[in-house]
Amino acid sequence: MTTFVFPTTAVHIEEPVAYQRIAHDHPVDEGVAAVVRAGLRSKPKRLPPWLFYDAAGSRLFDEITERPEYYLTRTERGIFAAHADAMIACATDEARLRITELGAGSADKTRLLLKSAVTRQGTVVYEPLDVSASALEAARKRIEQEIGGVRVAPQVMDYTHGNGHGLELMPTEAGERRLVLYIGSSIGNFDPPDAMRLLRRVRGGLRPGDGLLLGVDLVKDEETLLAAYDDVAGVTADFNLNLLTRLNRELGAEFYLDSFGHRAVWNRAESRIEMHLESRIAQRVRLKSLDLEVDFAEGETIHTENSYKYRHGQAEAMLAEAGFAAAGSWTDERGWFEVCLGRAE
Ligand code: AVI
Repeated sequence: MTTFVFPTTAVHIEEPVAYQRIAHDHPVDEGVAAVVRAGLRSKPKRLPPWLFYDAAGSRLFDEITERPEYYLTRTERGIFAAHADAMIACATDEARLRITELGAGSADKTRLLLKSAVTRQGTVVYEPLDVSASALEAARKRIEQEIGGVRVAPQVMDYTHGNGHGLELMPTEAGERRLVLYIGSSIGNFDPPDAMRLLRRVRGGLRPGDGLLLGVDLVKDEETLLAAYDDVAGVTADFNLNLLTRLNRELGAEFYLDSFGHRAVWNRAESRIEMHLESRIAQRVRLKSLDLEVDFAEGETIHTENSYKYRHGQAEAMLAEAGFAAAGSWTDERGWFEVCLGRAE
């Protein structure tokens, strides 16, 4: 097999030239540089899914959630629409609830829970935690405008990376209980040991009696699962490929997007959907800012994401292992998605 070195100046002039300029104008983010260097040198090649979420990737993810094939968001929203009051009631007795969300607000799903809390107790403090200050500010404006009685107290934090300690949250007041939301199947993007580490970290930041509401996607037929990660309109493909656009822009990389394709795979043994970027040809790609050249064989992939799918009872078992007693569980009519409430013991 001959190696095809993509001719950066001959065929695809405009993009690489623009990327070069931008790459020189902006300092390289060391965190991005380090994971990309390590991931593209490893065998098999892999990149972490957090790289998806630049501004364009975040917009594409929002679009994914509207695709007919991506049942997750709609299904979870339906569960909240039917059971938000019961969830809120189950999360507390007489105490007032303070609601903390990992991530900058899951729009209308979070809104349903906040409304239930306001109905129950008149007002509620809502604390979204996110690495992005701008995402938090947008969430604050949106929520405060839309729902009376909610005071938003955002906290900039990377809750995914810990130092072995519990989450460092604002202290609750006397007579208050905290309910942490980790919804949207976000836990599914962590491999099982990392998922457990994260749940323990959340538990470490809570007091006995506080709660964690966890949304997980459940195993279902392969066709439905695959379609959700390979929609006909190609939005998920664009989302996956946008990662290469990001590397072109931020690291002066010279990925030619047409030479890669989106692949979604159901890995039954690991109970996860995998997303890959597959090289359509044998090629060598330069990443100028990393002073790195990476060879791809035809058909070789970069593994970009895992999305774990759970069986009934599995989320509760994970919660129990992290120190939460099962306090409630809600699902949809088809049994496609599950929201579990764990109470810190
Ligand atoms: C954010 N996360 C829960 C999504 C998922 O379903 O795993 C990310 C995603 N990847 C492709 N489509 C959506």
